[in-house]
Amino acid sequence: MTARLYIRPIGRLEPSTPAAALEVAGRVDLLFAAAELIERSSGAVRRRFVTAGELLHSGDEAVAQALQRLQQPRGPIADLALDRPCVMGVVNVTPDSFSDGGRYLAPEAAISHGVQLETEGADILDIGGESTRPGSDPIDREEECRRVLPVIEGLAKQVRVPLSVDTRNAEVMRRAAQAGARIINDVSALTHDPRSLEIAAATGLPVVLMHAQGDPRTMQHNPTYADVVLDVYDALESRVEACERAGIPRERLVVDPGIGFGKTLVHNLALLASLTIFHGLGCAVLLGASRKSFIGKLAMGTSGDRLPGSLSAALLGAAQGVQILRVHDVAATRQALAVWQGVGS
Ligand code: 9MG
Repeated sequence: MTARLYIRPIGRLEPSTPAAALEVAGRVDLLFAAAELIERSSGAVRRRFVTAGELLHSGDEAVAQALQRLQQPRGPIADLALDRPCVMGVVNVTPDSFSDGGRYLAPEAAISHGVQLETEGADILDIGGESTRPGSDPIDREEECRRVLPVIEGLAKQVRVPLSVDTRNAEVMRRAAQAGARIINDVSALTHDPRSLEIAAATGLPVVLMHAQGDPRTMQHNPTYADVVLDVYDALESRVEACERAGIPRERLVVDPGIGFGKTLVHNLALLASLTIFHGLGCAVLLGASRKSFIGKLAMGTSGDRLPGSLSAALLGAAQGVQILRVHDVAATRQALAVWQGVGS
């Protein structure tokens, strides 16, 4: 069996540092001084640290190919340039989502929430009608359509930013695309519904492929990995390849490690610390950490709505080149990013 190769950029440099630097995803503001070079073969993992210069001039064909994917610029998604972190605002149209369940179940309330998030600076609005929090049961497709379609139709008329539909169901994807959705966000990476690959390809829309181990009802029972970062990477790569075979090109895909979906606290932290590795898949990267339970577990004894922890996670993502941050608190995230970007530029 041939060894699999992974490159995890580390040691972020300031822009225009006069040293050999690893540029990630075509971003001149995203330079790294070194990388962890990881090889995995039949369960054995070999890790070594190399400087950017050593990596760029290694003379190894496999390394050169991996670097090509890591470094090439990402094209726009739904006309959105990915040369800075974009903010995807969450519009839940569910009675039971973990953080704002029931508040926006009426279409008018969800639409005005979406309009408000655009005013606060959202670049994308993500509309979902099925709760995917741990322990939740799937809902009927017609009910899901009843929840999300009027909201997508209403928002498509009222906002300029692209809408994404958060669904695992092919029929919902198809009808949402007709109603005006311009991105598909599937927490099952197009595996839940046997028709998803075909329908998503037929819509021609970009797709967010999120990693989950198991389904929402049971995923937190005993999540297990040999190496969480490499296993999630491999699983996403195999979904990217399945999409390519089905006619969805890599340029139209966004990958997401799926924080909290079939992961323990230790798994979530390992992923958050290693986000740069996912640029090696040659796609834009999305991070959804907003208000998730790992924040409450880390900050036990603190009170509040997990906003400070969510902002901290968003900045961790931005510093690792994540192109899309999925958040509930758009205005606060925008402010945090403005400070971060102000210092970095
Ligand atoms: C719908 N949804 C809830 N959490 C999510 C996450 O982390 N990523 C994506 N893509 N979607 C999510």
